[in-house]
Amino acid sequence: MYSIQMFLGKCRRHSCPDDTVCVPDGATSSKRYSCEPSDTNGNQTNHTLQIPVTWPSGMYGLMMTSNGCPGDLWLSGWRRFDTEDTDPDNYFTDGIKNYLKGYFEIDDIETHFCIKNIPSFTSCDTSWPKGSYCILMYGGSCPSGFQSGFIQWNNEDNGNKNARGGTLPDGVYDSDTRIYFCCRNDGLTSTAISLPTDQPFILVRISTACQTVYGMGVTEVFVQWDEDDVDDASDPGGLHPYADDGFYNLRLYFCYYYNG
Ligand SMILES: [Ca+2]
Ligand SMILES: [Ca+2]
Ligand SMILES: [Ca+2]
Ligand SMILES: [Ca+2]
Repeated sequence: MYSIQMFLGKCRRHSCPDDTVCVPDGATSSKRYSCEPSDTNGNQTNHTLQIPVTWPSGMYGLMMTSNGCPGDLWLSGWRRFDTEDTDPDNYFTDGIKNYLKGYFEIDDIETHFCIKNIPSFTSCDTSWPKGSYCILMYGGSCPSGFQSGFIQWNNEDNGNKNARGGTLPDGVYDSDTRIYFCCRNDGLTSTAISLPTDQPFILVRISTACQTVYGMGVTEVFVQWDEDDVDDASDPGGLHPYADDGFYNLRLYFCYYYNG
């Protein structure tokens, strides 16, 4: 008499090569098992079993793409940075508005955010995968596997017109801006991770390259904020995104993922 236990036992005794995982083929299969590609967490990645890939569990935020948020359940918010008014020098990837939602001019910048304010959207949600990337902190702590850090912006000192709206990442939003991030650097960017592929989304770069994501193309873009020219008290802290924090300027790099 065959039982699922026997097939699982077959799997247990079978040693699959590295980067694969043993998958029982079911009670009617003569193969009994196969070795399927897996990610660094040992999760099968070719989706033979049709496990839905959902947004990982926990509360956090993502930069909003020009297409909006990657689903209907996300909250949204925005930050208007009043950047340097005198000889303003904000600078962006050409066509930045095709990637990031917001307002990108030479003397002011506005960015938008998507916030996941409930720990789970579905019963299939799993943990964030190992890798090298940052997301936005929300709810006072990071999902498991991440460390916190922040980026500090010194916004215009004279007649500051910073503004905000909606639900924002954890941070300090007064006449200057501090935004907290959740970052990890525990996997190679070249080792692909699984995230939902049905809509574009953005991760923030922490190392020298964008994290690879299964089934998604990626375009790296940057935004340079012209910080106030009088003083430069704006050092980042903790484990934070890669930043070119130059002389009264701050540049961050965003990884825009798209399907196809
Ligand atoms: Ca300004
Ligand atoms: Ca300032
Ligand atoms: Ca100024
Ligand atoms: Ca400046």
